[in-house]
Amino acid sequence: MARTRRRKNGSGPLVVASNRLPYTFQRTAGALERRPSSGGLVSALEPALRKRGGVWIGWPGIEVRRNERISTEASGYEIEPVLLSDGEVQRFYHGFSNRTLWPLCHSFPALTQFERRDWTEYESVNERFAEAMAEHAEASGLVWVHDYHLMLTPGMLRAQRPDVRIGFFLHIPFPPYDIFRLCPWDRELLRGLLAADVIGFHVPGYAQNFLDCCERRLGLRVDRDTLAVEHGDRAVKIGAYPIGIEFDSFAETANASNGTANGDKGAERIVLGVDRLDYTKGIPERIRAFERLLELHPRHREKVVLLQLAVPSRSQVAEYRDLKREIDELVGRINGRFATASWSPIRYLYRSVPRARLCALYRDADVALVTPLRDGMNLVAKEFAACQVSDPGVLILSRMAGAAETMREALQVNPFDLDETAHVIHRALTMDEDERASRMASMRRRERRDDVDSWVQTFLDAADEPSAALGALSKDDVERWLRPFIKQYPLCLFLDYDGTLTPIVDHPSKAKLQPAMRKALEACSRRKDTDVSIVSGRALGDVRKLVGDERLMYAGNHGLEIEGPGIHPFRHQDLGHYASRTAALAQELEAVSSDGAWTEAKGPTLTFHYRGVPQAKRPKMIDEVVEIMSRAGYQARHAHAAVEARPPIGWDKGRAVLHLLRERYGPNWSESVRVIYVGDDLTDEDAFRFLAGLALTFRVGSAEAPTAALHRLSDVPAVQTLLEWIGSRPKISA
Ligand code: ADQ
Repeated sequence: MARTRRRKNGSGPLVVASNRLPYTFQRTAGALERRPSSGGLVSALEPALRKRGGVWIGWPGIEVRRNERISTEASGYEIEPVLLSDGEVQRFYHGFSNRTLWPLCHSFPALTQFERRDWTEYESVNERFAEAMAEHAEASGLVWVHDYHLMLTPGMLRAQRPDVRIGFFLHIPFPPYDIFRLCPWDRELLRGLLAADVIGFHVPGYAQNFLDCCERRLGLRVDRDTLAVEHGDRAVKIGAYPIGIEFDSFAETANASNGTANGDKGAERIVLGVDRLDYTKGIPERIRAFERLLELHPRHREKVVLLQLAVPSRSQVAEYRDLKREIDELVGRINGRFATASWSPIRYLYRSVPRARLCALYRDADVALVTPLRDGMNLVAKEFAACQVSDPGVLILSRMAGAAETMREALQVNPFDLDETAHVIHRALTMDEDERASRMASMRRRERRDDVDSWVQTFLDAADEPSAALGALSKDDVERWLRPFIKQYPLCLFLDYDGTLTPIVDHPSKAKLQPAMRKALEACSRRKDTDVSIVSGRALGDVRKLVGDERLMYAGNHGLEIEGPGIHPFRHQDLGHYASRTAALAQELEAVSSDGAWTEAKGPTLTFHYRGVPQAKRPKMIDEVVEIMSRAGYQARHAHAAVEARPPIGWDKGRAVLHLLRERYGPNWSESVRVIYVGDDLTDEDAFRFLAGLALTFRVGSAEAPTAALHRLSDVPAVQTLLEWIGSRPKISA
């Protein structure tokens, strides 16, 4: 089949989605006024959009009234606003984004709030963004989703537009597994992200944290060398793509700005801090470290000033208001303690500063103190380096910032260690010019090369490359999962049939065991230390005939009937009652069995198959079938292109497995045998839930579906590999 060549995204227009647009709207004197947004994401992405054109989808930052229109003009690209109500902003933005994900991802669990109503709003706003993206995405084109506000949109977009390619970039840290799992909805967030084709982080450490979470929370297979996650029949590419800045533009502006920015350079030496006012940026710690400098190295008194700029940020969140108060008090106290008639140690500006002035401040500062407690990357460090166009200053950089991974020539500090930071500030202030120039030149070379254009290009190239591939499941993979679990114990293996041992086919009668799978199964059933049971929704006689191995145990009709060597045959007591009623139900279902739908009566249960029915006709048909089954007193359960009528007697595959285990090994079965269950169907979820903590469980295929199983197997061949390892594993030594 000829494949249509996808258009390269590397140079074309972009469809970008982020919470904030590059402009924030404010209502002044009744009219909407537009201002450039602040923050690292906008600084990084706006130049790329300007250059390439495209659409930027985002929230305008204000509730827009019915009679108001917001200006969507931008130089070279379009703006598509996603309008949010005040209530949505409260719960989605201030709530789940900034009170849950922001502190969680920055490893501040004590500041993290988990509110179900915030989560629900986060889901629905993400859905709104996904709809806007679905509308604007070109066929087979790329949509680039940004940051923690939109972690569910890749999944929602994929559901609406399976044809588009989705890239996701996280601008903040991805925290370690032990932190991320605190979130009650961590698995939903991971699944939402994994619908993307490529997921980018700033540094390799965050990518590894993400892989840990996928492996340990979703049971997915990951490749730590090539950085990929197996997600059903897809492999998702994970990568570290450190963001850069518009280096040349910063350098040029620094060159062009006349005079000294602070007006009195020469009289005082400047230690500069530039941040959004955020508790992750470590501003109080930095101010205290500066106080420590004045205590430990009094020679800097009356000669050095800490100039701290802070852009107001998220003042609706209580922690940010508290932080502002704390900084005000600290600055007041320290200035009170050290100030003389002609000198105050700390100059603190709580506002945004225009680009030209900011560049002049960077250029003229002697030291930049960039000491976040935790930061995804930190652009200020890079902007400072770009602006060192004359007498080079010294960059002091927190080890907790992503930027520290590449900007190794900076003087690195632990921002929690005030004494260390104070000594390093002293070292920076007394560093000779040769050392300053060498350190700065090497940083500037790298930052010029790895600028924001190069970041955009690298990410888009990665999104353009063929999808990641993990290769088939190997016996080594299986051994890693199974050996520590089985240890020296005998094994009892439970296997579903359709979709697990045989691929799903258009008619159940065609689902035959392939010779290689039969061989793998026999290698297991032949072993004295391994019992094998088939647990199927089919009638017992049917599945027993299909497998045809008398050494096995069989549970048919979702476990309503059980037989096999070494156990008493079991038939659920209500079986007869329901078996006598399915014929009438089948007859009733005839009335809706059009377009190739058909009914399979299986004694006490019945399956309505609609695999051949066109998609458009399915929803109405399924509704009718569910209603007929419920009216007849059955439980309607959804299965693969089928609805099953089950007796409502609280018996399912989970209970059947437990019955079989007790029957075969006695009530203390867990002391003598290890249990593995493999299935692909919704009805197997009953067993996964039931066996939680009691067995090792595997869900086959269908990555999009949530599962209670501990691990996933991508397809039927992976099940075969699992059985081959079990069948050939070393025997228990006597
Ligand atoms: P932020 O948390 O917003 O970004 P950062 O990378 O430091 O943090 O960027 C801040 C931006 O705001 C810089 O461009 C800076 O110049 C500007 N700025 C700060 N104070 C200012 C002031 N007083 N006046 C004018 N401008 C000011 C998030 C992540 C970061 C990541 C970026 C980009 O938290 O870790 O580096 O996204 O991915």
